[in-house]
Amino acid sequence: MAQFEEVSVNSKLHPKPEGLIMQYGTAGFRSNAKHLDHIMFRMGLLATLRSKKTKFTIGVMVTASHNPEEDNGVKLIDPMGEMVAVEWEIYATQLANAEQDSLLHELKSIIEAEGIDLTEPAYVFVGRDTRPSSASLSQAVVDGVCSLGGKILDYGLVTTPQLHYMVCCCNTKSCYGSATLEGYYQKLSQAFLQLTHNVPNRTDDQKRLVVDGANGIGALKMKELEPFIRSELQVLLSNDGSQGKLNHLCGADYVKVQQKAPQGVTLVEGERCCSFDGDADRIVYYYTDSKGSFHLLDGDKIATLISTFLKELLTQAELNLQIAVVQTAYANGSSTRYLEDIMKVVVCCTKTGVKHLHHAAQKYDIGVYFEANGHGTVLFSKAAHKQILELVKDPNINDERKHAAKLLENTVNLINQTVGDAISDMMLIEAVLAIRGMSVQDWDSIYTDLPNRQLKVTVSDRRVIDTTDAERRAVTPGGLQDAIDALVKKYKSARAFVRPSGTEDVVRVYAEADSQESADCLAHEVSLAVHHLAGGVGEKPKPLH
Ligand code: 16G
Ligand code: ZN
Repeated sequence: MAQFEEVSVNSKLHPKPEGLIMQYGTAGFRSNAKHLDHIMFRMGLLATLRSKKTKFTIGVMVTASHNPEEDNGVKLIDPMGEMVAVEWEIYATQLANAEQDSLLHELKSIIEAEGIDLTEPAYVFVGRDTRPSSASLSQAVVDGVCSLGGKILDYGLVTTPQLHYMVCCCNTKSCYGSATLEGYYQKLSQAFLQLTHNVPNRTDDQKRLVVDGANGIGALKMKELEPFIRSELQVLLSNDGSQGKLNHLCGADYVKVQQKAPQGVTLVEGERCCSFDGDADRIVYYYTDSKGSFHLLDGDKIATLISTFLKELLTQAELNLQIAVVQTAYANGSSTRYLEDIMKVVVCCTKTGVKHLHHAAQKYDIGVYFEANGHGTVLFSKAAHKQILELVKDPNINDERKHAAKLLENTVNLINQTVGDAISDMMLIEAVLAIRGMSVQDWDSIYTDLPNRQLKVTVSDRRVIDTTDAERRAVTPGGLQDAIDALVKKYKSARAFVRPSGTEDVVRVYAEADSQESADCLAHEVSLAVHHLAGGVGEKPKPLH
């Protein structure tokens, strides 16, 4: 067929370095940008097949999120804006690793296995972040799509969640919104303004927010959004990309890991600040108190704020909808305890990685999911959304119920339900703080985080560690879990787990306890156990103190 001919010719312009093996990991392919040209071309091919198979538009985002500027990566987006189905992650890996002369064979085997009709049309949306390598890499995706006769809409510079949003809008025939940047800003900002503009007594201080754009795409997009929301929020943008390097000493990952303010942000006592990551799908907040201590409000605090707000609205609206919070093993024990014991909210724990949380959240009327690292959103089931809309229109209800229903309706419109979205999350958090008249300190004091520590251990093969119970217990190697259990027993309010990273060649260790010293000691002792029992490489982990 002529199409295969074209693939064959064009693939030679995007040759695979011989012997290079890569894996479609938790967040797609990621590595140094110079190894990715052939991967991009091939993901263009795969997205085209996925579109022909599903008869929907598929998205391809070129980004490496919080990784250094020299890296890049690519992720596929399924029709409703969710991460690509797991079975197709396997195809992605097969296609990426096929040597040049077996590419067509690999492609044909996917077509056959999926029963794809090549005469079907295909549509692919492409987006990219601000990395210097992203423009040429996204062109390689375009080449792949065109080689198989697919049609492209290249959105150019967009955040990851914006591209997810566009894909969902397109495939719902604009029910979710219009698939343009203008449409995105309009929908979100209108919801934000409706939530905030009637809130009494908001001072200028409360309307002000410092935003660290990580010198990336989030900064660019904040500048575009700003005129839409200016009347209710004054954004002070730093790390806007005009000088600094992407993710370097700034951004959500830096702030979360280092537990300190990013370069370029001078903390003023009590002033709210937030940081986006390099593709604006994560957000964390922070401030400094009167003693100059740094306080981080991570994904767990965000989930608590939002779920508490929603639960109150459901009570006021007298709507009987089940709300659940989905977390991972990294969620601070204090947050889980607060949600379960005080808020009486269902809490469920999944494996790390957005797709697992997203999937679990879909099981509830309202599923709030956040990873501690700041990635998260809220999902409303179709039935829940319908009930909310009906209540808003119901002429027979009192003002309090109507008001609560209206707030719920605007919340649904404000949150990007396709994936965690720093811009959308930021506006929802700002709206909730305004409506509830809370300062950032009030929010922070909902519960106190247990001190915790994360470490990494290098082992010869991290796959020797197999976990269960949402990664909270190690099944292999033998004896490791028993060793962890014995160590945890030595400390108060302690918890620890280990898991192989999905993005780096290391084993991650997490520990929490009633004091920082105990958390540090426990993390170190668990690291030693991993090093000893799971094939540690190099020197033994050293104590932190
Ligand atoms: C990826 C995941 C993120 C997860 C992180 C864990 C997506 C889109 N991103 O960045 O959710 O927290 O990996 O990394 O799923 P790790 O496996 O190296 O700890
Ligand atoms: Zn990201």
